[in-house]
Amino acid sequence: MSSNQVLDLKLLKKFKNELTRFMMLYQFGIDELNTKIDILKQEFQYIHDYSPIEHVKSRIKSPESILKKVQRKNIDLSLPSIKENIKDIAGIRITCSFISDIFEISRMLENQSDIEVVEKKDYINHPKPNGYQSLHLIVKIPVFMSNGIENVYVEVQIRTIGMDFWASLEHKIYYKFDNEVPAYLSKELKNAADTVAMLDKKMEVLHEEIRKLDSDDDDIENELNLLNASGQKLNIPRALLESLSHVKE
Ligand code: 0O2
Repeated sequence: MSSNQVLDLKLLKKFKNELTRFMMLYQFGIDELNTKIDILKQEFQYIHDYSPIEHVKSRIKSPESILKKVQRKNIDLSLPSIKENIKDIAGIRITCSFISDIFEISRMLENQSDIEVVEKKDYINHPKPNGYQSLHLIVKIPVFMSNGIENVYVEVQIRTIGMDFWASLEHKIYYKFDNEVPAYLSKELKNAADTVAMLDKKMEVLHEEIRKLDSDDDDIENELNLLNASGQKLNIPRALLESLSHVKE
């Protein structure tokens, strides 16, 4: 091997290390946000007695997809430029039960002082022409590294189970037809999206009705004696509750 080739390999290894560190930052961004989402999920569960979050999935864009996007968007091929211009390298998808949960979770994330929402796209109140519905946030989150703080962008998509079901099927069809989906299928997909929107609205109304029934005095009386902390059920002495409520008054 010539000395030039050795030098090239050393240089490539240096770039590979830089790229690995760059990609790790996004994984750390996802890890931090996942912890926040998990805390919100548990807190919500105790307050409202149901889980608003059905699933959370995350992914890092592959270097190959990043490169394609760099070329498509005509972005400078350097890590600082990619960091600033491609804001969906880290992605988290939250699937909720009801539409109101989507906005509640979004509001709770927006209110956290170390999260900056830099972009918000509401494809629920304003669906895409093909019927796509989802709430997209691009958030900036600080990652604490050994040599300082790095802010990374994470794309958060929040949608209902129905919207998610639709989007994954539409995505498959889109790929299968290599972006040239036949008109009759696009029309059927749009109809399916309208059905999903209608079902989500009906489920929301039913959910509201059930919530009203749940707030019956008898239920409240029964629930007063138990406290649920991190999956552990603890008894609360009635006297303690009564004293605390007097202190508050
Ligand atoms: P992947 O593999 O899911 O990451 P930009 O991200 O800036 O290039 P745009 O259109 O401004 O483009 O972003 P937008 O509208 O916020 O959409 C970004 C992501 O939302 C997409 O990422 C998809 O995941 C999802 N999405 C948007 N529109 C549709 C749609 O019509 N159908 C489906 N199934 N998903 C959609 P990527 O990068 O395309 O893919």
